Amino acid sequence: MTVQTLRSACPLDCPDLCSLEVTVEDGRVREVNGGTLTPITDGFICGKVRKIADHLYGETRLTTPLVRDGAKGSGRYRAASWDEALDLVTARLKAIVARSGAEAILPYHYGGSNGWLSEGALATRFFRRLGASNLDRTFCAAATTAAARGIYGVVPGVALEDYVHSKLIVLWGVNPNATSIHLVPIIDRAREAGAKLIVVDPRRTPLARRADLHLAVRPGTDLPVALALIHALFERGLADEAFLAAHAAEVDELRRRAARWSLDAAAREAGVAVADLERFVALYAAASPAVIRCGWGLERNRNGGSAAAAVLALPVVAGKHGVRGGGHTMSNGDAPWTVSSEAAIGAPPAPTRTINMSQLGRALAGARDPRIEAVFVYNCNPAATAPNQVAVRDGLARDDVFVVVHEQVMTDTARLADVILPATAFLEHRELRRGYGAMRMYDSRPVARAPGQARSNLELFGELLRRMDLVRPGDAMTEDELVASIFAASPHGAELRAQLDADGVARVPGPTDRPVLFVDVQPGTPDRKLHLVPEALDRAAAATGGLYAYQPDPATDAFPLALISPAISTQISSYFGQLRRAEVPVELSLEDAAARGIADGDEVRVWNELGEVRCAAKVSRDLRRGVAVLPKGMWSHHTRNGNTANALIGEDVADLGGQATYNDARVQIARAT
Ligand SMILES: Nc1nc2c(c(=O)[nH]1)N[C@H]1C(S)=C(S)[C@@H](COP(=O)(O)OP(=O)(O)OC[C@H]3O[C@@H](n4cnc5c(=O)[nH]c(N)nc54)[C@H](O)[C@@H]3O)O[C@H]1N2
Ligand SMILES: Nc1nc2c(c(=O)[nH]1)N[C@H]1C(S)=C(S)[C@@H](COP(=O)(O)OP(=O)(O)OC[C@H]3O[C@@H](n4cnc5c(=O)[nH]c(N)nc54)[C@H](O)[C@@H]3O)O[C@H]1N2
Ligand code: SF4
Ligand SMILES: [Mo]
Repeated sequence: MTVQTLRSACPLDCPDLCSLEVTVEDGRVREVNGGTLTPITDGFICGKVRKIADHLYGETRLTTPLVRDGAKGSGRYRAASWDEALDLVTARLKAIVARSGAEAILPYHYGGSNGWLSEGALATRFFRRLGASNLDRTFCAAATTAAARGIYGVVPGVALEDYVHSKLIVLWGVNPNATSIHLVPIIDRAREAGAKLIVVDPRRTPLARRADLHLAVRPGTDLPVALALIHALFERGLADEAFLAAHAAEVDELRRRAARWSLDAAAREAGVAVADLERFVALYAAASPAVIRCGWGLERNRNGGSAAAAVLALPVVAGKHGVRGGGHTMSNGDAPWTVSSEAAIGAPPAPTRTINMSQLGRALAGARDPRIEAVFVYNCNPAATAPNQVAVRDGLARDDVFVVVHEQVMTDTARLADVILPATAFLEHRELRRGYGAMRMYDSRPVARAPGQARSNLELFGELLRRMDLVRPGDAMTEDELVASIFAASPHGAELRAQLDADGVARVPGPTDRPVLFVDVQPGTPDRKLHLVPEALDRAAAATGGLYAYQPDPATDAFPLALISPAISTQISSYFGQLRRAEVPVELSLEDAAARGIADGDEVRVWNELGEVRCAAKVSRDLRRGVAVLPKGMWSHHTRNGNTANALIGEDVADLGGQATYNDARVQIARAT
C-alpha cells in the first residue's frame, strides 16, 4: 500500500482557485486539504472538495460507456466498449454531416471545468474543424464581462487579498459565504481594522446581516440605484472631476443619463429607504480605499448589463482607483495572464451559425435551417442548469435528436442521452488553470487513477479528431504539446512556465502579484481611457433603448413574485447535486406566506406560464416581500415533480451579452391542494 500526499489545485468554477494537498492511497483519493500556494486558501477549503471522494467513488459515478437500450429518457442503458460507443457516435455524426451539413450538430458545454485543457482545447478544435454550429456561452458572466470590458478593457481588478486595506467594502450582488469563502475572513480582518461594509442584495445574506448598510433592493433594480448614486455624486460635487477629466471618456453623457434617476425615484423603484441611499452616498464618497466587489447576481435580469456597467462606473466617477484596496473587482480571469488556449486550438473558428446556449429549448423546438439533429454535451448539465427546463428536456428527449453526453456521474442530462461517455474528474487528469478571483495559475498533474474506463476530454476529443480524419500535420495533440503551445503563444509564457516548474504555482507576470490600476497597470481600452458610455455597449443595447435604459419590473397580478436562484454552499451550480438527497424548499417572505396562508413545510406549487415546481415551503425572515428563492443547480430528485427553478425561467436574455436571465422570473405560489 502506498500513501502519498500530492499537490494539486481546484479548477472548479469558483473564484478562489485553492491550492490543494491530496492524500492518495493506491491511486485513490483519501483526503483533500487546503494548501498554501494560493495565499487566500491558507490551508482551508470548502466542504465540497474536502469530501470529493464521495463524488469520485459514489454509486452514480460513470465508469464505462453506455448505449441507450430502451425508450429515450427511460434510463435503460447497456454497457459498451469505448470502440463500440465511438463507432456509433462517429457513424451518426458522419451521417448527419452528409445529410444535413455539420451545422446540424451543436456542441454544448459550459462551466464543468475551468481549465484550458478540458474546457477549450481539443473539443473546440474538433467542432470547429467539423464545421458544427457555434455555441454562444451565455449562462454566466456574459453581461458583466461585456460591461467590464466596455468600461475598463481587459484589466485586473482589486486582488481579493488587498481587501484588508479597504476602508469601505461594497458587496454588490455577491454572496461570498457560499461562492468565494476565502473572501470572508479577509473582510473580517478589514472590518477589525475599521472598514465599513455595504451589501446590496435582495436577501439578507450572512454578510448582509453583519453589514453597516444592507440595501435589500428588489431584484432587477440595481440600475436605477447605481445611476441615482452616480447622479448624487455629480450633483453634490462629490465626483472626482480632476480624475474624470484626465482618465475618463463620455463623462457628460453618463452625467446626463444618470440624471434621470434621483435618489427618491430610485428608492421607490428598488423598494428601499431613501435615507439608506443617502447613507451609501455619504459612506462611499468619504472612504478611501473603497472597493466594490461586483458579483453575478445582478446581471441575470433584463437590466443586467446596464446594471453592471453602472455599478462598475461608480468607482470611476468617485475616483476610487489608483490606491491599493480601492476600485472594483469583477473577474480577474483574463487580464493579468496574456494566456489563452486559442493558440493550441489551431484554426480560426469556421464561420458557422451561432446558437445562444441560454435559448436551447427554442433552438431544439424551432424549425431551424438546418434543424439541430445532434447535441454533444460536455462540462455541462443543461437539463438542470439551462433556462426553460421543460422545453430543454423535451428537446433533448426527442427521438430525432441524437444526444451524446460526456460526464462523470449520471446527471439529469446524461439520463436523456443516446450515448453516455465516462469522463475523468480533476485530480484524475492534467489541468492548466488560472483563477478568476485569486490571481494564481497552476499546471496540475493527475494525482489519482480514474475508476473504470473514464477518459479525459483531451483523450475523447483527440480520438474523435483522429476517427473523423480531422487531425492536421503539426497539431498539438498531447497534454505536453498543448501546454507548450499555449505558453509559446504568450509573451509571458516562458516566465510562467519557469515559475510553475520552480514553485508549483505562477503569479501574474510583472513586478507585483497584486497589480493596482493606474499604478502598475493602465486601462485595457485602446485609448487607455475609462469609457463611461462605451459606444459598442450602447449599440449592443439598442434594442432595449441603449445603455443605462431601464426596463421596468415585469410582474403582473397573476405572477407578482420575483423568483431568484442564488448559489448554495454544497454545490457548484449542479455539480455534486447527486450527493444531496434532501429536497429543496422554495423560500418566501413572512408577508407573502401569510397572505397565501402558507406555513413552513406546507407543500406548495410555484408556477408561471412556463411551468410548475412542486416542493415544500420555507418561510424566511431573510427575504423581503415580493421575492421568492429556489436555489440554482438543483436536480430533478430535489423537488416533488422533478422540475426546478429553471422550469420557471424564460429564454429572454439580458440587455448585454445574450446573458441568461435566471433572476428575472415572475411566479405565483399557492398551497398545493
Ligand atoms: N458554493 C458555490 N460556489 C460557487 C458557485 C456555486 O454554485 N456554489 N457557483 C460559482 C459560479 S458558476 C458563479 S457564477 C459564482 C456566483 O457567485 P455569486 O454572484 O456570489 O452568486 P449568486 O448566488 O448567483 O448571486 C449572488 C447574490 O446575488 C443576489 N441577487 C439576486 N438577484 C439580484 C439582483 O437583482 N440584484 C442584486 N444586487 N443581487 C441579486 C442573490 O440573492 C445572491 O445572494 O459563484 C461560483 N462559486
Ligand atoms: N436557475 C439558475 N440556473 C443557473 C444559474 C442561476 O443563477 N440560476 N447560474 C448559472 C451559472 S452561473 C452557471 S456557471 C451555469 C453552470 O451550469 P453547467 O455548465 O451545467 O455547470 P455544472 O452544473 O457545474 O455542471 C457541470 C457538469 O460538468 C461535469 N464535468 C466536470 N468536469 C468535467 C470534465 O472534465 N469533463 C466532462 N466531460 N465533464 C465534466 C460535472 O460532472 C457536471 O455535471 O449554471 C447556470 N444555471
Ligand atoms: S470550490 Fe472554491 S473554495 Fe472549494 S476548494 Fe475549489 S476553489 Fe477552494
Ligand atoms: Mo457561473
